[in-house]
Amino acid sequence: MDTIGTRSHEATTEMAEIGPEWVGAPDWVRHEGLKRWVAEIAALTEPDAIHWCDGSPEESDRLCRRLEAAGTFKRLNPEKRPNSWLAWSDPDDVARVEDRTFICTEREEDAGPTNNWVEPSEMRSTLNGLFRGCMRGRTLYVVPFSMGPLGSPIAHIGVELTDSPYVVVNMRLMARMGKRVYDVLGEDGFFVPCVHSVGMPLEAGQQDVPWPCNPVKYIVHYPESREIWSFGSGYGGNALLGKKCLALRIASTMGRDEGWLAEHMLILGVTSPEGRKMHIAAAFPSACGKTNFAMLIPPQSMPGWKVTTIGDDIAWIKPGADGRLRAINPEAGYFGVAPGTGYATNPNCMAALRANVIFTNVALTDDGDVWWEGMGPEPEHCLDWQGRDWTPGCGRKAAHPNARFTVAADQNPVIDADWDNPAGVPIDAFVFGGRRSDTVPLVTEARNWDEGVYMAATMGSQTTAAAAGAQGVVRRDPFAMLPFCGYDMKRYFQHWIDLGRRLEAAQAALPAIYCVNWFQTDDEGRFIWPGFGENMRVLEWMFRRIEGAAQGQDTLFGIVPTHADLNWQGLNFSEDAYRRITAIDPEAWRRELVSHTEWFGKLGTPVPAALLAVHDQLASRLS
Ligand code: TSX
Ligand code: MN
Repeated sequence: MDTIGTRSHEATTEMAEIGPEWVGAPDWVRHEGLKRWVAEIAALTEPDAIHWCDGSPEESDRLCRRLEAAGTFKRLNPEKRPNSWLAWSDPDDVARVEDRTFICTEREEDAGPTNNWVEPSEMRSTLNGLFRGCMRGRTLYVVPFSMGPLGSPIAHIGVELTDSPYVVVNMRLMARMGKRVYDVLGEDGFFVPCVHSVGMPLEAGQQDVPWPCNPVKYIVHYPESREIWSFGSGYGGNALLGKKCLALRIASTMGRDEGWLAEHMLILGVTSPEGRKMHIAAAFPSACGKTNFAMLIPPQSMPGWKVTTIGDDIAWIKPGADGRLRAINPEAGYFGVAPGTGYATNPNCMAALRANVIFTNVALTDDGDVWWEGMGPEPEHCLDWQGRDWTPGCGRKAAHPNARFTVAADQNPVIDADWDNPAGVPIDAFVFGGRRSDTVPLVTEARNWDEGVYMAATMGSQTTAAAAGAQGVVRRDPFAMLPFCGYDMKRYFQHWIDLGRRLEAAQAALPAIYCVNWFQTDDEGRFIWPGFGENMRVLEWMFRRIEGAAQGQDTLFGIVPTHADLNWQGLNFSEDAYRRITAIDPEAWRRELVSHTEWFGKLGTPVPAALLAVHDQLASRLS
């Protein structure tokens, strides 16, 4: 292999003395601090070899073939799915592990009551024990990546050290990864150090397994020193450390300290028939169809309207020189949930998945292609995500419910022309959604910034049959950030309030804020609103509101469009049904406000006064 710096285990103690030269960095790496750090981690983890990733297609091809030889990857039929691979993970390593995710700040209150906290020095000693020798028999890969367009003033650099080639080839699709990152980093640029191990050393001659991992898992963040350490898992957000760990948990803390936002939001462009364009950033909890919304296809009865994707999961948003908020997608790919993504619900995404894809935990069809629930017609037979025979009606799912695809963003047929623009795009509106069978109207415009922040702070989804626990209970997920905020949630609310104040003081045009709910049901439990492409009608109303060209009705909760305020061209939707999904039921809202108070109580010390003030206004309107 083309590895530099191969050595035997016995060299371990010597290495720390030899120092950064030992790691054999190629001449395009000129950052001495980075080389020292790699040497330090290699001394701790004792890999057999170090590989400095250049991010080239040849490197990726080589690693994919090696993963195939190791049994991690199956090559899919090149006629059906060119240059694509399928991985089946260990059945105990299929999702993010929130109960093993830690925010290690010096003071417990800085992590807040919704994060797991361990004192940093205690955690460091635990991790030192786990990482000591954990890469024996494996290669340590040095993975440099930029979150955001290279050199963008909004972007940041990370370097992940990992012993998983699966992580390397995924990171290459999910971030701008490789040699050119070192040009931005230079000799002393700042980067977020990320250390990852699957936690399964291969002791002398030990045979590897297709999906190495460890039952002991730790996903650890030190927000104060901007470090990430991940042990024991090779899956998704546990292992691809640029995504949830860096771009949300660490970046949210950087944003708090530096006056910007790292958000769990898609970003889309909306172009009107007149050719005017706006940009919307939207946050939804899981299972609300975020990727579908980011790739929405307007109905044919709305000619001239166009939706384009800047990002499908994360937005970094900074005030520009003119005071307007500008957003980038820090990622370069989509790591999407496969089940539920299909030709009927998201043809743009299916087009993106035609080639060059890594699939994880979907089913393998008899002709060497992939299948999952909701993709399209069922095959008569396939192998499920654990390699077992599957037939329709066998009583099991063919794909794991959290099965994923990894694909480069530029394969999306409706990618926005500005998706890679280092200056980002100006944000005209924020949208916050949730999955609620009643109470929350189809769409509501906040009357001011604080009211919008209140909507986001109290948003949530009703638990469905799929989720554990009682059914129909509202699970609050403020800003869809509960598992992803690297600091205390109340402080995060205050950060949003403060940003609004700052932009107002600068007389900047504040983005409008909307709350949406596509998921109200009738007495038989059927969805009332058709959703999907028809959501374009709601987007059109927002667009016209921002232009100052549309009306709405002032309600308890905010401004809601009347039936006459929406475009109904080409859609048969009764005025009665519309009234039902936009009505404010005072009794339901009395209960809702009580539930908000209970929720705020769970966050410990008082939430920002500005939010309590909004609550009091809503309560007094009710009585
Ligand atoms: O993604 C969804 N969106 C946003 C699309 C732009 N989904 C799927 C959510 C699960 C991931 C939706 N489901 C949406 C929606 O707007 N709405 C619904 C509810 C719904 C489901 C099925 C139908 C209609 C609404 N089917 C028919 O009307 C035939
Ligand atoms: Mn997400």
